[in-house]
Amino acid sequence: MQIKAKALSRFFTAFTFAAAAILFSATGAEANYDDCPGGSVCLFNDSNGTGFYRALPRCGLQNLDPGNRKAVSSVRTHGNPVELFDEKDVNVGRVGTWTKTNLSLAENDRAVKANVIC
Ligand SMILES: [Ca+2]
Repeated sequence: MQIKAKALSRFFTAFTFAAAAILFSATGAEANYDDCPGGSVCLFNDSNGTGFYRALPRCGLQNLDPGNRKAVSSVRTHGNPVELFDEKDVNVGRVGTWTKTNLSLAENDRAVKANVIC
């Protein structure tokens, strides 16, 4: 019985650490503009460079990460500007070089593709 209680205690200790790790990583995942790697274009789902984000992996026209589709609300660019396109390939926004910006209401939550101009 003593051994069983000890094992149970270990299990709950491990569980507590795992839960804490999940909470910590959820907090740690809260992005900001400075998380965008140098030279990249980063698309954030919330305003002011927050929320889920992805750095676009290359130059040229590309589909957005599924987590960014129709959700992008702010953008950080370094040396390359980016154009955003909706599902009908209509250009819904452009962000110039060296910029941190919220998208306008007309641009917000619409992009499914992006063209990084290199
Ligand atoms: Ca959004």
